[in-house]
Amino acid sequence: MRIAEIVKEALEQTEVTDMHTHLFPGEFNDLCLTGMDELLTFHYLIAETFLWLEEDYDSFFQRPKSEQADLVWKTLFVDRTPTSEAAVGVLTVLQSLNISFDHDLNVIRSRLSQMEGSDYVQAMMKRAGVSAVVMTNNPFDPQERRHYEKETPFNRDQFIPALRVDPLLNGWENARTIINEDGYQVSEELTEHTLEQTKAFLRHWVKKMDPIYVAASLPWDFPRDKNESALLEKCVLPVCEETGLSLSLMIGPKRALNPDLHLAGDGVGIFDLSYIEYLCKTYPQQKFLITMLSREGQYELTVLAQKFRNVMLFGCWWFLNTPQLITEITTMRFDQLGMKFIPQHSDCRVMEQLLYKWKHSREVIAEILVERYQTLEDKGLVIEKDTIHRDIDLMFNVNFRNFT
Ligand code: REL
Ligand code: ZN
Repeated sequence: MRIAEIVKEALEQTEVTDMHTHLFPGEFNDLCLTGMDELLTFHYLIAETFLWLEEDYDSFFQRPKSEQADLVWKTLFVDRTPTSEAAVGVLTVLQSLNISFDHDLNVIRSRLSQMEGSDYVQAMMKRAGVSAVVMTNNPFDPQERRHYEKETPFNRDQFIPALRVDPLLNGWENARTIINEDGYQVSEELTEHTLEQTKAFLRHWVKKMDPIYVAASLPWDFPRDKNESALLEKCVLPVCEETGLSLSLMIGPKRALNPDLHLAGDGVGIFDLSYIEYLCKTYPQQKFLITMLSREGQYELTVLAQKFRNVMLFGCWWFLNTPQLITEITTMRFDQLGMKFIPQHSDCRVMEQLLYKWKHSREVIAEILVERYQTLEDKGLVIEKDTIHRDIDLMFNVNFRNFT
């Protein structure tokens, strides 16, 4: 077998741990998104549809989801040729499910819904080669909280909780209302008592969720004031330390750049990495999983990760999750870090997206790996099949499991 075939086969056979998604188990009912309408109303496609639509934003969002999906379909797939990564992704999903393209969306809808059954979620994960997904669990979200409060049972080996604390860091006014409602007395001012109570709130949720890590996405201009850094350093980090949890930092979004687009309206800014350097240096015992949204600064971030053992870079996040940028960033990481990084996460919101996000990523990463192994063979190193399997398992499972 040639290297290219072995790599392809190993990538196909290795079930991955998808270490950051927005997926939920079927037991979480409405939160578990599946089907054609959810796929088409993924916020990447909504943003793209609006590039052509003249309809005003509000009237679009007031439409029922199926009508929104009809419009996306007509705009991007019928009246035009779908070329963006997100649009091609929908076609990859259909192809993976052996559903042929049809201009009539209803034909596709019914073919897809015929497949949905009780073990649909498992089937999608199996087909995508994903053994487990890490969720995003927000204790400030009423719908999500309910499942933890009533202890909805689910398979924790397959759906791994992660405690998301963005609302705490980026919106104290709203966060403190919920913390208060949960019975912890916090005031507007971050007094010692308030910080203690906030930590107690976090401990409570760590206990309830049993997360694999704590996560926060830090906007491009974080920290905007002393309160934001105090909440991170005096509440979140101490609780991570006590509980031995790593902190995942997803840095760089410019939230609500165009608020009319709702969830689709976030943009990207350039994060000042000196704050991350400071965190890594000041808290050497704390493990940080880090991904950054801007293309700018990826090189500096990679060098930073080479200097600190407490950092694990992961994924090509959101707008960076395209073949061109995955190639660029992953190649750079191999050059600087060897195999000490987590090449990809999917960020899926809809179950079937696993099929395209992982297929596309595997294809790009295969090319990079084949080139690497070939260079090594040219230098006289014999690359065994087992080595390739070991390396792929390391990057797509072991690096994450060991680090957390
Ligand atoms: O976890 C996040 O903050 C982001 O990944 C999301 O906010 C974003 O909307 C997501 O869909 C990107 O892929
Ligand atoms: Zn995400």
